[in-house]
Amino acid sequence: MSLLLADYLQQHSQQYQLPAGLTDVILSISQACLNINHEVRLGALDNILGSAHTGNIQGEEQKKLDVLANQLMIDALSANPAVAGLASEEEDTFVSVHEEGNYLVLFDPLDGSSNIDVNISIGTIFSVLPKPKGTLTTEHFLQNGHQQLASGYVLYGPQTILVLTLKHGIALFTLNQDNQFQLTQQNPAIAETTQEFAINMSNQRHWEAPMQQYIAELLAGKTGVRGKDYNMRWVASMVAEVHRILMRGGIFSYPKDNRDPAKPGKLRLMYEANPMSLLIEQAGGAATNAHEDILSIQPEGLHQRVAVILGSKEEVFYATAKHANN
Ligand code: AHM
Ligand code: MG
Repeated sequence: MSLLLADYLQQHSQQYQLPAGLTDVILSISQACLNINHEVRLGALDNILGSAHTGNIQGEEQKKLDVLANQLMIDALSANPAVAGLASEEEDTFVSVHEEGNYLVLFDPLDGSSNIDVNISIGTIFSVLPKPKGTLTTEHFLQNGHQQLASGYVLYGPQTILVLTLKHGIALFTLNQDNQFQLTQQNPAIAETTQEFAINMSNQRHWEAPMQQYIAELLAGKTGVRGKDYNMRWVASMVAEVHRILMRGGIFSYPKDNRDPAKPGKLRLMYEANPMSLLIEQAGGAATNAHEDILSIQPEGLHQRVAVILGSKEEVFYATAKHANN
C-alpha cells in the first residue's frame, strides 16, 4: 500500500479510461490542499487564526483561513489549463479560468469555519464537473450531482487525509512524512444499519414535524419504537462527520428549518451536499434532502442551500420516509 496519489491516479485512469486531464485537475486540487494544510498546521504561528472582518455573499463572516484557503485553491486551479472555470462558497460568482479547459471545479475551501480557532478538525470539499461547450455561464455549473466526474475532501484532523472518488469506488490517502498523499485504504463500505446520529440539537424547535418525530424516536432508545439505544455526535465540521460515517457508519443531518424561508437548510448543494453525497453513494450509503436523492436535484443557483440527510442506508431511508406526506 505504498502507492502515492500521482501513481494511483495514473493506474486508475488507465484502468477506467478516464477522460484526459481529469487526473491533473485532482493533482492541482491536492496541491492546493497541501498548501492549506501547511497553514492549518502553523495556526497562530503564521497569524492565520481569527476573523478576516469581511463577509461572503451569503452574509457569513469570513475567517482569515477561509479567505486564504480560497485564494490557494484559486491559484492552484488557475495554473491548470484543463480548468475552464471554478465556483467557490467564498466567491460571489463563478470565476472563468481557461477558455480551452474541459472541467469545472466547485469547492468549499475551508469547511467547518467555526472550528478553525479552536483547533478542531476542518476540511476542504471539492467537486469536478464536465464543462459544456460555449462561453462559460452560471448555467454551465448548474448540473445535477450525477454529472460529477469526481469529488472528495481533505480532512485536516489528527492526520491529514484525502478521500477521493472518480466514480469507481473510493480511495483514502494519508499525508506521509514526505508531505505526499499515500494510499492507505480503498472502498470503505458504510454499514447499512447504525446506532449513531449527528444533528445540531440546538435547532430542534425550528425543524419540521417529521424531523422532530424522527429524532424523538432515536432519543427514546430501547424503550421507543426503534427498540435500540442511539449515540450522538456533532463536530460541526461536515468533513469530519462524513469521515466518521465512512469509517463506522451513522446518519448525519442538517435538516430544513423554519428560521429563514429563503434557506431550506444550511448546507450548500454545489460545494457540500453534492460532492459528499457522491462519496456516500460510492461507499454504499444514501443521501437525500428528505424527499429525493441529493444527486438528482436540478440546481437552480450556485449558492443554493439544501436540507441534507446522509449516511447508513436503512437509517436514511427511514428518516426520509417519515417526510413522505410532508
Ligand atoms: P461552513 O462551510 O461555513 O463552515 O458551514 C458548514 C458547516 C458544516 O461543516 C457543519 O455541518 C455545519 O456548518 C455546522 O453548523 P452549526 O454551526 O450550525 O452547527
Ligand atoms: Mg462548508
